[in-house]
Formats: sequence, C-alpha cells, structure tokens
Amino acid sequence: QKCIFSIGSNQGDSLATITAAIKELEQTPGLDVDAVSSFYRTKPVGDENQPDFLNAAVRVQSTLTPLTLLRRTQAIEKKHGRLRDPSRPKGPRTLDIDLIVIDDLESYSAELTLPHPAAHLRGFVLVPWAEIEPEALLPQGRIIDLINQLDVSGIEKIPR
Ligand code: PH2
Ligand code: MG
Ligand code: MG
Repeated sequence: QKCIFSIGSNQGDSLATITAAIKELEQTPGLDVDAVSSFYRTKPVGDENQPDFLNAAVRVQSTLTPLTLLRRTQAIEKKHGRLRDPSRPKGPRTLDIDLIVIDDLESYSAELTLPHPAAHLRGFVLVPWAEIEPEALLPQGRIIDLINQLDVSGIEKIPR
C-alpha cells in the first residue's frame, strides 16, 4: 500500500531528528520510502504558546498492516525521547510521526483513524504533502483545493 506520514518536531535539533526519523522509517523491513518533501518552518497550530515547528511529509510503499505501521512510528518517536505531557495534547514534542492516509482506507478504530481526522484542516500537513503528491485526494476534496481554503501564511519552505 501507499502511505503518507506527516512528521513534526519543535524541541531540540528538529532538523537532525526528522532526518534521523526518515532514515529509521527507511530501515523498516517491508517499507520503502519513495518520496520526501522539503522541510517547512510552521507556526504552531492548536496550542500557540510553543516554538515554531519543523514539518515534512513522507510517502512510503509498505506491505505492513496499519497497526504494525503505527507501532513502528511510535517506537521511532519513543527512541527520540518523545515525552507526552497529558495536559498539553497539542504541545511541544521532539518528534511526532502521524499516519495521514493508507491508500483509500477508512478506519475508525479507537487507536487509528484514517484518514487522519484533522489532516484536511492543517496546512502544515497538506502543504508538504502537496509538494510530493499534488494530485492527492482526501474525503473532503483535492488537497490542493483544501490548501486554497486555508491560511498558509505561517508556513515557510526551507530551501534544500
Ligand atoms: N502538531 C501538533 C499541534 N500543532 N503545529 C504545527 N505547526 N506543526 C505540527 O506538527 C503540530 C502543530 C500536534 O501533533
Ligand atoms: Mg500530530
Ligand atoms: Mg501524533
């Protein structure tokens, strides 16, 4: 299957952390990274009282089950010292890897909702994704059309 991941970080050396996380994804048996977006500096969304994020999107081809993919991304997050402050669900983190879509799968399990329920509202997910897959679709529409309905002024592409 084809999967899209959104990766974010706003604590520590975010550039090094995201670069390492992509390498670790690549080293996963049954998973091939086939496209990586530029990195973007983005204004925090949700909980605004925190540093800017670095965000990127990654497309992979995988033969793993959705829950195996989720476990793998959670293990990579943990390895990078991801601590969750339960009082700040949208607060600062060293590494966040979110599974956005797997093909056109729709899942409503407690553990994994696909597509990611907020993806269509988040410029920091859609803008990097559109760079590597401009024709992509969500249930809400074409991602390039969704981007046009959002304020993306807080999203800045970092030249490679
Ligand atoms: N992640 C969040 C909450 N807010 N804002 C930006 N700009 N980028 C993120 O990755 C992000 C966020 C929760 O995961
Ligand atoms: Mg997230
Ligand atoms: Mg997450």
